[in-house]
Amino acid sequence: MKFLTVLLALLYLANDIGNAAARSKGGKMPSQPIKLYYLPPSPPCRAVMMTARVLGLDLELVLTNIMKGEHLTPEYQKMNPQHTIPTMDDNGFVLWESRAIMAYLVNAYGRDDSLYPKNPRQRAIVDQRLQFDLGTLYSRYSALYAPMLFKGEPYNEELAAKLTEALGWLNMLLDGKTFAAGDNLTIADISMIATFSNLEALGFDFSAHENVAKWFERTKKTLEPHGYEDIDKAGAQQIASFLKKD
Ligand SMILES: N[C@@H](CCC(=O)N[C@@H](CS)C(=O)NCC(=O)O)C(=O)O
Repeated sequence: MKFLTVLLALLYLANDIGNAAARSKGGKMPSQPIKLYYLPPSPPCRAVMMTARVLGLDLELVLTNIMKGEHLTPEYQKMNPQHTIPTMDDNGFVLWESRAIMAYLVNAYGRDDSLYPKNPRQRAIVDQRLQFDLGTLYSRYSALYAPMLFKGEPYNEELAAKLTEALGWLNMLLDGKTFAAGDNLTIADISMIATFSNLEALGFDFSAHENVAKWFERTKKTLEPHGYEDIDKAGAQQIASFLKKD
């Protein structure tokens, strides 16, 4: 009986070691925690934080209050002369621009390439969406809302029309697609959802763009286990509260 108990214990231990090996297989981990200079409401910071959650990476979050000028210190500008958040420091490797950080994290630490495919054509589609987000969608969102949020300026119909035009293009891109670049979630979805969470919190109605509205709900659900509520939605609500104060 005693022999059987010892044998079962040994078998259990061997199985557990096997599981541990399977867990670490392919899942590269940084040698020390990756630092992320951030502020909770910042949309690009939220996108990077959700990407890290999807990858199962723990970040060492360094609160950098740009409202108090904490990004304008000589130390910060030595690290990132452009003094933007998010800025990442992975054991001395410093990078800024959220989309570049997200791509780096997947390339360096992803178990597989599903969030940022290695296949040239698939990657090109993700890159196109990311650049559309950076250069058109988020840029038009900012053109409309940054003056309202930070300068108390009124709603500008012309800028709103430009944003609506970009939403129309995205609606077409999403036709017949589950996610922004095809059948599965990629960093393009994670980057864009931060913009849409802001639009929702700010009360910008995009329900007429049916594909966009459906994609938004689907992407929210997909990111729910990876911080959608506590990172993205909470941050967007904080942004919207700036508007209500003015
Ligand atoms: N395209 C950049 C935008 C970064 C950015 O402008 N971040 C804002 C906060 S949301 C910032 O750092 N503002 C302060 C500054 O530019 O000095 C990215 O995606 O990382």
